[in-house]
Amino acid sequence: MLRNENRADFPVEKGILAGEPQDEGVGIERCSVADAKIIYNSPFNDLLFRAQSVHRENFDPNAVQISRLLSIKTGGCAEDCGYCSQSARSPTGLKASRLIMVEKVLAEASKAKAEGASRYCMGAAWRSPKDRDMETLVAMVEGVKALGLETCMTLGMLSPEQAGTLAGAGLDYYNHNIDTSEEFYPQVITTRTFADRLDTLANVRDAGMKVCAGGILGMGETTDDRISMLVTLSNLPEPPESVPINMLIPIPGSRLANAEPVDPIEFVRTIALARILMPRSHVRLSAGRTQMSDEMQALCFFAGANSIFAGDTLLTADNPGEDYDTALFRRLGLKPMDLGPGE
Ligand code: SAM
Ligand code: DTB
Ligand code: SF4
Repeated sequence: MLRNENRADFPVEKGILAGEPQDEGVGIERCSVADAKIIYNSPFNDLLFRAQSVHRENFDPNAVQISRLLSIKTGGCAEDCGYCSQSARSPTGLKASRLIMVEKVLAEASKAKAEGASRYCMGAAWRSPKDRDMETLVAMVEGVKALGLETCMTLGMLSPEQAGTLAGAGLDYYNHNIDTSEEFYPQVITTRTFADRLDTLANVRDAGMKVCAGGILGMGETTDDRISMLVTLSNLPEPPESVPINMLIPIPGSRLANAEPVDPIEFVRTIALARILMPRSHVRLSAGRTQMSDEMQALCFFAGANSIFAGDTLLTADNPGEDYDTALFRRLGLKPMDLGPGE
């Protein structure tokens, strides 16, 4: 259920909340849940003006980073994530397959590069990688990097040693989502804990990789859960460089197949809060774009989203595809982001 009856009138001037920096623009880098709620509940125009101001202070407002995704190991996963098509515990009808060959990954990555992607993200339906798979994963990272793409992987939980091995191979980013608030988490996943997720994020950071961490809206969580999730992310020892905000793609047969869809205005508010709390992070408008109107996506970009997944498919679910995104970018005057050295 959406709970937003008590919106506060919120002046947009910077520095009005406890602990807000007075001299560093209108973004906030450490924030309490109470302060984040005040920002989230401010009048929509004030919230979006503030988010767009933060965005402009830190990024080219018309540039969007383009990532591509490939499922390198699909289905048959031991975890019970209630939203996922790939859990062996849900009758979603997805056929499981083994880890694919390095050559196949490199062929797909070359195509993605030719179509304008700057980052290539490889995902596996695992609780965590097996040590016997590490050699293949290392070869994938090295091969994709050699094509001149940034590399990202999402393979489940990582030990410090596994994180070190992937970092040593040159993996730029590791994606590991906290998915929702600590309070709501046990209603979504029972086979691992919120603390397990934070441990892996710490292992990734300690190994020297960049962190990609975000979550999903539309699983039946409250507005407070969404705000709490963003405060957790922004208050990590270092905020994630990349923050994917997914809208639940309802998967028939999964436990959350019939969750109530998220209100689009609430979705945009969440993007805006992510931008304000994590001023220098790439906020990715991630899964669920096929169910969003062009106008909703435009509002998300205005609120500070500046990254997307391109291509027809995410891991197993549909994505709008190249032609749709080219047309949308043209209508909105958006351009793919050029990555400078070290970005
Ligand atoms: N198995 C690894 C893990 O869970 O970390 C990596 C792959 S997993 C599919 C990556 C992320 O995709 C999840 O954490 C979740 O946030 C997102 N995701 C999965 N299924 C989704 C769905 N149906 N709708 C929206 N987001 C989804
Ligand atoms: C993320 O936050 N979203 C991507 C990526 N990280 C790995 C995955 C979305 C998956 C959508 C459902 C599917 O394709 O099965
Ligand atoms: Fe497995 Fe990841 Fe899907 Fe959870 S989200 S069931 S860990 S593939």
